[in-house]
Amino acid sequence: MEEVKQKTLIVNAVALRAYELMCIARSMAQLYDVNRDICSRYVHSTSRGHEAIQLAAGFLLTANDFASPYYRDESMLLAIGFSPLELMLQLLAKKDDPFSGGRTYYGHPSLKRKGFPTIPHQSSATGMQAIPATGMAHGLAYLHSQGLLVEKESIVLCSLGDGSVTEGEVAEAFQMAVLKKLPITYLVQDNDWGISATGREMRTMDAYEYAAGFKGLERMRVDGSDFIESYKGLVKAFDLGHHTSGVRKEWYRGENLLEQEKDDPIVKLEAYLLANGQSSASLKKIQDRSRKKVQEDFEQALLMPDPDPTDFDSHEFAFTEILEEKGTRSPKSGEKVTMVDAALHAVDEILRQHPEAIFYGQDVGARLGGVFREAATLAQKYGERHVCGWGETYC
Ligand SMILES: Cc1ncc(C[n+]2csc(CCOP(=O)(O)OP(=O)(O)O)c2C)c(N)n1
Ligand SMILES: [Mg+2]
Repeated sequence: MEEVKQKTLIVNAVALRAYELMCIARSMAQLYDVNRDICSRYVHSTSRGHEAIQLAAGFLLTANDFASPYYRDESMLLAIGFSPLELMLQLLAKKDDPFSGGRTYYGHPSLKRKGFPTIPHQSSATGMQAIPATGMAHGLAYLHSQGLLVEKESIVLCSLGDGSVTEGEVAEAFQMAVLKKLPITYLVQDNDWGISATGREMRTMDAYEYAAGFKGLERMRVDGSDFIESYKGLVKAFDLGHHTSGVRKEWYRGENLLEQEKDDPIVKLEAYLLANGQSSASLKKIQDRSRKKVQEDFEQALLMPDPDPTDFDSHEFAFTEILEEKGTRSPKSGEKVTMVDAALHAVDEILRQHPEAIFYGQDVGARLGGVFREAATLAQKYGERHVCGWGETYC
């Protein structure tokens, strides 16, 4: 009994935090609209309608995890721990934008910050995050298999819209995730729209039905406008992902969320909180506090400096100490070999000297060793776990 009470308290505390962030996200959307002269200079989308599922996902991501959020995931970023100010610095392309110093498009997060999940840079082409995100999961699985990673609990979250799931890239990613049994969760936020095309115009089936075609992909549907439902569902999904490598999840959210007010995530969460001991006055306080915070952060963001034009190329290339070719191109004792053999010998040397290395790529396989025999004998020598790719062999 005590345990149930304890659990309810935790859920309520999380729900209250979610309510506050929902109010913040809504205030941000309203403020951007009122200030559209300034804000619409930079293309942006808000997370209106998607707040519940995004907040649930953001709360559950840990510093050990990896995430590929897409442009709509503003509420997920709030839940991860970004302030409205930081997100506004990105919207306004300011110098202190935490993702890229004001150099990239809004809603393209990238992050390497202590205590936060790792976020690689995102592409502007929708759905393109699916392959790199799946690659991260592949990397994690490989490092674990080699005993090179101590944190056992990492997962990758790849967030997508329903329109983007119709793209070929996403099919490739799903295929590799099931083939290699990777620790990844695909969160598909289905609002039944692309930009101007409806679900009916884009596809014959939704993402949940589509996912059934990928053998071994574990699917789950949840009403993404209901915070409690979303949170419980994601706890289950993340838990599976953390503890059994080889479980993938497909996420799906309810349809046409904003068509009826009853499906507005804020209205739903409000009803839940009122039924669970909160008063209208306390919720009103949260709303007012959120609105004030967002307004103050916006005023502050407007005053912040723009990026310095003189350092626009500072981060184009990583620094390298190797600026000149060294060594002898034709050593006296050297034997002349074809280019493909030279490459094969180089990879052989790397795999011999670095047991943790992997030779990976399209059509790299054990049986034939590639179309030019560029991987010949390597899988036999070092094992298929170290020499593998897609299209031929399982590792
Ligand atoms: C490859 C590609 N095609 C088209 C676009 C233009 N575009 C940007 S967002 C978008 C809609 C995507 O819809 P969905 O994946 O359902 O995401 P939603 O915004 O509905 O959450 C499109 C077509 C793009 N960015 N990249
Ligand atoms: Mg959509």
